[in-house]
Amino acid sequence: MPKSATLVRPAPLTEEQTAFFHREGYLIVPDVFDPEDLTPLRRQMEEQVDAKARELHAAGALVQLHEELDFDRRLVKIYQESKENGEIIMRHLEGRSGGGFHGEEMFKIIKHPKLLAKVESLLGSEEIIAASVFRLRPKLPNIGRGVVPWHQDSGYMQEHCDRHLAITCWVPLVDATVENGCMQILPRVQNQGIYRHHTGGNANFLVILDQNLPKSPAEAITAACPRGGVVFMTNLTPHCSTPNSSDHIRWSVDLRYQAAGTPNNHGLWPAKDDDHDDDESDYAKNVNIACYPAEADFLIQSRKNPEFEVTYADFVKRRVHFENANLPFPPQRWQAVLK
Ligand SMILES: O=C(O)CCC(=O)C(=O)O
Repeated sequence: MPKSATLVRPAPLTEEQTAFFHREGYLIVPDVFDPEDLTPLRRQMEEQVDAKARELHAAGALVQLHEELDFDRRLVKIYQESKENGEIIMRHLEGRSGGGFHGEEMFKIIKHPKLLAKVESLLGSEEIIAASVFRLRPKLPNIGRGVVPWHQDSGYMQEHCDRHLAITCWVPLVDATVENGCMQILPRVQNQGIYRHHTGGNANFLVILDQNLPKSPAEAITAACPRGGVVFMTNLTPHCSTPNSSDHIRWSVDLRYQAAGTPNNHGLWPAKDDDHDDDESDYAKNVNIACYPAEADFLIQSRKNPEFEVTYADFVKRRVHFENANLPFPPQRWQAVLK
């Protein structure tokens, strides 16, 4: 391979795109990926659905496998026939916290050079932490917990992180449309800090009640986005997502990144582990530093010390280690909605 071929970096964002993001609080780029770049992840998730369905079938819980249906419809049918089976398969994909899926194809998307080039433009930093909170969302038609109320991502994080920029990259694995429940975003209100949230919103999500939503100088926008595209938002950009009234699953993943100098738990290990005794005491001292201490942050890109970038094996090890440590989620900042 000619030497120069190894040095080609994917295109960053343009100055106009970056300025738009910082002004509006969001940016939709329709062609970050080639849609086919997402096929291996879809296939790996499909294998997980299939394996879990077969396990339930073998145990006598699932009557029909519905192998004849494609990946975007099979789980819909299984869920319609038995909510319990559908939930078991969804929880298997989502994991304890919602970020359980750590297949290699997920890691490849988190570390994808096309995505990191754009994130680097928005963060203005070459040293990038993949923030612990990433989520896989199988948004089935007409199920309650697919509808996410208005919130800022910072509402879920520790207060001291409100002032640091984190980028949410919302990556649809199908074309996201109004019909299948894409997001709504409130632009130009991301520079006024955190708005009051309450616990106990739909499906137990946090919610910014209507009376606490800021008056935006612009209307909420409908963030439709084709497969291959990415919706970028700040951690203080209010957004929500609407019902899926289509006949298929609106698969998506949301990934988060921050500059390496901002608070994170990269390199710290939370629980007793013979391999990491020293690090464990570090963790005890530093547990409150991370924006979301219950899950593992990773050094995903470093131009200064590329040898310290997380490998897939480390990613799995940290992910599983944190999941087994079963740490409480960040201390609750918000009061409950009065019913
Ligand atoms: O995927 C959705 O429907 C909602 C996503 C969301 O609220 C988020 O990424 O914070």
